[in-house]
Amino acid sequence: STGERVLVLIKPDAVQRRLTGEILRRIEAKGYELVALRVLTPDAATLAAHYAEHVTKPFYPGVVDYMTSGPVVAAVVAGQRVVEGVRSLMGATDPTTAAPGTIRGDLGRDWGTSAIQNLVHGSDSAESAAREIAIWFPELT
Ligand code: YYY
Ligand code: MG
Repeated sequence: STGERVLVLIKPDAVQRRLTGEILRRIEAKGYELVALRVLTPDAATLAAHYAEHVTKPFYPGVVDYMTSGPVVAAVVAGQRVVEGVRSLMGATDPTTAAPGTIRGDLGRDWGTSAIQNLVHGSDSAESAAREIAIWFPELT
């Protein structure tokens, strides 16, 4: 693979709604390369490492309930400027107002849950990506 890497999580709501293929399709159709893929139900320790910047925030307990509610699909995706590119494909955090054309904007909505169920995670910088890939795919580092 060439270029930088990003950690993508297809969250439990997306897996349960059978949107895994649709989300991976958009990433592949954009031209990025899938370099690792895994299905697993995260445990609390993995999530606390992944969401280290959020563990003390009031919404975090809801995030744990949401993210441990079922399997996620974890992926490493590669390509030039892939961090920016995947963030652009995902759209804004709040799916109600995420732009149409984005994954969150096209496929997500507010379900009235305490945590925002927004279908997908993508690392927000190259540094975050390296840290997150080490958590979800230790064998790659
Ligand atoms: O990077 P991104 O996922 O778009 O948002 P972050 O600000 O990093 O928050 C991570 C995650 O936490 C978000 O995807 C949903 C959840 N969350 C929430 O449930 N409620 C908030 N007020 C903020 C974030
Ligand atoms: Mg984030």
